[in-house]
This record gives sequence, C-alpha cells and structure tokens, in this order.
Amino acid sequence: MGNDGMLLTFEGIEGAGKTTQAALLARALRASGCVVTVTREPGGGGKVGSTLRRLLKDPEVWRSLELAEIYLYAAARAHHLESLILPAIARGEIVICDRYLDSTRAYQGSGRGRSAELIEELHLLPPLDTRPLRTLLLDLAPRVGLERAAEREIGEEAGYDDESYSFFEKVRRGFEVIAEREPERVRLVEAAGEPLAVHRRIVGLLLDLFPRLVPVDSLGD
Ligand code: Z5A
Repeated sequence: MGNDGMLLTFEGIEGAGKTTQAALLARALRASGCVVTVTREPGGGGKVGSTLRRLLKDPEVWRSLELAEIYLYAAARAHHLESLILPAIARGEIVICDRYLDSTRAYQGSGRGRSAELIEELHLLPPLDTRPLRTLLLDLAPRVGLERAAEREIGEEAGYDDESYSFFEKVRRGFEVIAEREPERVRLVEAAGEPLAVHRRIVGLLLDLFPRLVPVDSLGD
C-alpha cells in the first residue's frame, strides 16, 4: 500500500479487548500490503521491557511507588521507543502498540491522582515526544472488562484485578477526557459486542488513513 511508517495505539481499561483488536487489525493491515509490528506496554522492547513489566505489575512494588511509578513507565517507554518502535517506523512499518502514553495519563494521572504536569513534561523530551498518529480507545464498562479479564486469568497471576471498580471508573473517565481533548487523534470505539463487530468499527475509523483496508471477515482467505 506504500504508507509511511507510523505508530497506532490501542487504549482502554483492562479486558476492553485491546490485544484481540490489535491482532485483528494487524491481520487486516498485512492483507492490504502493510508491514506491521505489534507490541505492547509495559513489556515491549526485549529484556529491559519484560523486566520492567514484571516490576511494574508486581502489586507489592507498584503500591510502594509514588512519582517513581511515572518515571519507571517513562523509562520503559523510552527504551521501547529506542529499541523497537522508532527503528520500525524508520523502516516504513506500521507499529501497533497495545497501551502507550495515554495509559500513563489515565492510570497514574487520573486513576492514582499523580502529577499530570510531570507526565506531560517528561513526554516533551526525546524520544518520549513521539506521538501516535491515531489511537483507538476501546470504551467498555469496567464491570464487563474485569469480568472478561477474570475469566481469562483463572489460575494466572491477576496483576491489577484487585483494584476497585471506582478506580477503573476514574481511569475510564481519564481516557474519555483525553479523547475529548484530542478528537482527531483519539477515536472512541464502543467495545461491547462480538470481537468481529468491534473490529469492523475500527476498520471504519481508519479508512481515512488506509482507504483499501478490509475487515478480516471480508478477506475471503
Ligand atoms: N499501565 C499503567 O498503569 N500505566 C502505563 O503507562 C501503562 C500500563 C502502559 C498492563 O496490564 C497494566 O499496566 C494495566 C495498566 C498498566 N493494568 N491494568 N488494568 P496487561 O498488559 O497485563 O493487561 P491489559 O493491558 O489491561 O490488557 P488485558 O487485560 O489483556 O486486556 P485487553 O488486551 O484489553 O483485552 P484482551 O486480552 O483482548 O481480552 C481480554 C479477554 O476478553 C480475553 O479472554 C478475550 O478473548 C476476551 N474478549 C476480547 N474481546 C472480546 C469481546 N468483544 N467480547 C467478549 N470477550 C472478548
């Protein structure tokens, strides 16, 4: 298709379907001729990313952090950008990232009430000044998202699942405020319904960037 390299991100609360939708979109984009790299935060970018992910998802660790949590997410993101995202964009690839800066704004800023100014200031400095061209914000009631995540995680480490619904309501509202502030970049997607129905909504929201994009269930492969 010959698009220039770019960063697309998925955002939303836990269980909203970001990972599922990132995989479906990658399939659709590849079928249209794009080279696609799918990655996630925290955790993208090899050993440093996975080590920081383990640390940031450990309840004993994150409960003990204050402003340091913002710096740790920023450090993980800076490494992710340098080691994976920016080189892929430079090669002309479409990078799809499952969570990015808006998660820091919504979780650390709106959810935990930590300094929004610090988050913004850090993300003015290279390489953290890299912004997605388009962000798909999957919007879902926290009760539904946490039920989905709990079903999947039976027997696995649950991470944030003991957070209260009110915390996730604050996070959801934080995402909504970002979408209201930046409507051109951030597109709100109704995340209820079958995965393929959500995927078709997302394809519709990307046709201005990828006019030949076709939902995976219409590919006929
Ligand atoms: N975090 C942060 O605080 N600050 C930051 O800056 C960043 C992150 C970058 C990462 O957790 C945690 O890091 C996250 C915020 C914090 N904590 N929380 N909450 P993670 O990576 O382990 O988890 P997650 O990002 O929240 O993703 P998730 O739980 O895997 O959810 P998801 O990717 O949105 O959903 P999914 O995996 O595609 O789907 C979840 C389940 O629902 C699965 O069984 C699917 O098959 C099912 N599913 C998916 N779509 C549907 C539909 N449409 N209907 C029904 N069922 C569905």
